[in-house]
Amino acid sequence: MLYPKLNEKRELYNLNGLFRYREVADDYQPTSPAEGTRPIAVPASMNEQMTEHEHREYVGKVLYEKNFAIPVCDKCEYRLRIGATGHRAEIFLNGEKIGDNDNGFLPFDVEIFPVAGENRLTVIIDNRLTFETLPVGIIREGNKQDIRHDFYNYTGIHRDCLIYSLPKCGAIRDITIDTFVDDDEKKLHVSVESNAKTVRCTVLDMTGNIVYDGASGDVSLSASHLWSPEDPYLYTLRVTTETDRYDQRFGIRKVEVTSDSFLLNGKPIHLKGFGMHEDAPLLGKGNCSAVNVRDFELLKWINANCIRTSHYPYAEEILDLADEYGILVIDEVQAVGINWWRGGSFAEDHGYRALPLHKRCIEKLIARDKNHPSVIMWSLSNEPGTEEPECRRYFEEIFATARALTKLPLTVAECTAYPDSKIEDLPDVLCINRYFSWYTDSGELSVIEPQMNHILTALHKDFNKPIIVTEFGADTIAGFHSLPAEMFSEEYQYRYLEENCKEIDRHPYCVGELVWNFADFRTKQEVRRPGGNKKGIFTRDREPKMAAFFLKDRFAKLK
Ligand code: BDP
Repeated sequence: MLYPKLNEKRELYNLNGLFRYREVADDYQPTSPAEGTRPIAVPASMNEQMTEHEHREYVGKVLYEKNFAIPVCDKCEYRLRIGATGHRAEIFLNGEKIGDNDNGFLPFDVEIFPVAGENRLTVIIDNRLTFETLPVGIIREGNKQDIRHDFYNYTGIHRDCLIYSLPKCGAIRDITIDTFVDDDEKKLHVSVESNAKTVRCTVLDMTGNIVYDGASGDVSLSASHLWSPEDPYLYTLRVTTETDRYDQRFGIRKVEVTSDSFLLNGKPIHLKGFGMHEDAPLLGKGNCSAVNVRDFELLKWINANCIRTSHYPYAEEILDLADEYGILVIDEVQAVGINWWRGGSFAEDHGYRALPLHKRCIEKLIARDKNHPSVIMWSLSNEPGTEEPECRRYFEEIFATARALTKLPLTVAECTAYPDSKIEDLPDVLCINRYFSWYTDSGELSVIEPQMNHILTALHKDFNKPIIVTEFGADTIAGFHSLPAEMFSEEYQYRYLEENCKEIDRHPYCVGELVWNFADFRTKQEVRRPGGNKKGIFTRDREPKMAAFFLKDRFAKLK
């Protein structure tokens, strides 16, 4: 799945900016231009733009509409690509349905037949979460959305809305670059999906020198330079056909997992960084380059080397920056809240209803992100309720789906399921989310060492796999201080991290620590969430709290 690009063979039109917006009934059909609309910005969530409660919290279908005109050439195929909508969407051109998007965090890409002159694009987005969607949710009486994940259920066109052209003959439709690193040899295998008569592949190094020129298939480079966080060296593969050209960046790196280490290019690496969210004031989940660049600058400033795309696939622009800045990525699919049966029954509750979509999202995620050297592991779910025996088969199918598509390690972020989890043998790396002295033994920092020691020791003994603590954190109101350290103060967050890290350091098979969360983020309104989740090391507007200086020092020393 290639990201649309502008070059001498391809046109690219950006429809971002203002759309016309309104809430619509379930049976609304866009046969004529919508009336009674108001302006709305794209890419952005509609919720942050609204001032009235009933519109901000609206549950149901909303319409985005925009007219456009483009030069239409008859040798070209035109495609519409929307990076993400929140969530399911139906897309219409000039009143005719041209496709559906079945999920909220992966691109929608379809051929369109624009007419010469004005065209009307209508996107009808449904933000309702059910047992067939991901994340899963339930609609209660009175059209109330009930969710079991801790981030705001934003709605809108969240990523770029683009139209691009491909030549009708000889278009490059997909490129897959597999890299193989042995002791003294570095090879690539390049597959190109195209009906062109000739496909030429040229590999350029970072200074523009040609290091390979020839056919696709097995490729040996005349020189090779590995990609790593310290040296994020990127090559460009230029694919050319009679009628098309596409430049795909890639890096060469090797990922391996043993029973007690995570290896990058043959050397053990300790993953240090954060679980994140796509979330910012005014934008909500709207992709914004300024926010993305600030985030990567902060990740470098704090000496982090890894992020998890908790709890859904992030915009492709973010992964491009990760490749460039040398930040490793645990790439997570949007399977969050798969725990509805806790206290109930898997079969009677959502059971296998999300399984087909869950598999499709894994396939699309891997198809989208397979060429990013920064992606080192796929996370197939966050905190599923895996203590229920019946979900064993569900996760066997999920792991089998992913294994068939990738050589990278696989994981699931687990929360409270151990020792009852039925799936700990399936992942390559055990990822655990733990909140000792926060949600349990609140305010008792002294429990962290023994409790963290217990879980790390027991898990490694039982399963003999490396462990990453993918979440640990404490809500902190920026500017609230207390001595001795009390919950919600900057001192407590600082001390909480110190205690957790002390214990992590004692377990060599604990190969990573991802603090929850990089920045404060918006959630639904609830008693324990004053203005959202405040576990950020940075505030929502990306300024450091006191604990940021502890982590900056620690991450600098950790190799
Ligand atoms: C974890 C969830 C995460 C939450 C976090 C918290 O994975 O999404 O935001 O708890 O409560 O269990 O802060």
